[in-house]
Amino acid sequence: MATPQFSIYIHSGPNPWKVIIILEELGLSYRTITVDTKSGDQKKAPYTALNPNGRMPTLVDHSNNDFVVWESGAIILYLVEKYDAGADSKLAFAKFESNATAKQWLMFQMSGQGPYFGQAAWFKNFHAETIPSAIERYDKEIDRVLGVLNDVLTDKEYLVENRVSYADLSFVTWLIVLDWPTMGGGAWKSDERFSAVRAWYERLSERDSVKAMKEIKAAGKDGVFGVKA
Ligand SMILES: N[C@@H](CCC(=O)N[C@@H](CS)C(=O)NCC(=O)O)C(=O)O
Repeated sequence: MATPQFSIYIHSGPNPWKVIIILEELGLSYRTITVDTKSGDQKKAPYTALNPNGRMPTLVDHSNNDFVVWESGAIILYLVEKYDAGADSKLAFAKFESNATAKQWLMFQMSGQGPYFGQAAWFKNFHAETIPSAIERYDKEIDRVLGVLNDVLTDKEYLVENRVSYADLSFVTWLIVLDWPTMGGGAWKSDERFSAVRAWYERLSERDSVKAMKEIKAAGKDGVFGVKA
């Protein structure tokens, strides 16, 4: 079998799976490598030589001298700027300003959606004590982030130039986290305040890339994907 172009170090949390969606969209070949967090392998060598932050995902590009990049947003930008550039870009844009707006939304995902949804998940599922004020704070932030998206999506189908981009796709895996019973069991989808977000999420969920990501995650084992026969 041909060697995949990338290795991606993953974990069951939502951030690595954002990158899998982008790899699938671009038809790139990759090997998944699950890092054993129960043994704490993400916090020690050899993994920390790749990613000193000790978290996942980390991408290694074997076709570019094993270039390493970590932080899911930076990985997404690396992939689209290096392998999806130019006038016929699938997930980015020819126009400079459109790319600036796409980056703005990716930064909002990385600094707004990811951390706030993540802290809500932490305080509801993993924190040693129950701290209602912390839970309330992050629940309100989830509603606020959904509200920002809803306002913008009320009169259009996608965030930038009204066609799908990496900016839209970067939000999907953290929206899936809201399906967890402790995270509301998907109740946001029947909340009228967020109806435009729901329609957008359903549109994105219909994409082959998102379906493939869910299948690979559900299979629960590492593999090589996207290698052409
Ligand atoms: N901002 C980082 C966050 C990475 C992150 O928190 N990853 C989680 C999985 S979703 C992780 O590695 N958790 C294990 C740990 O923190 O030890 C990114 O988007 O890549």
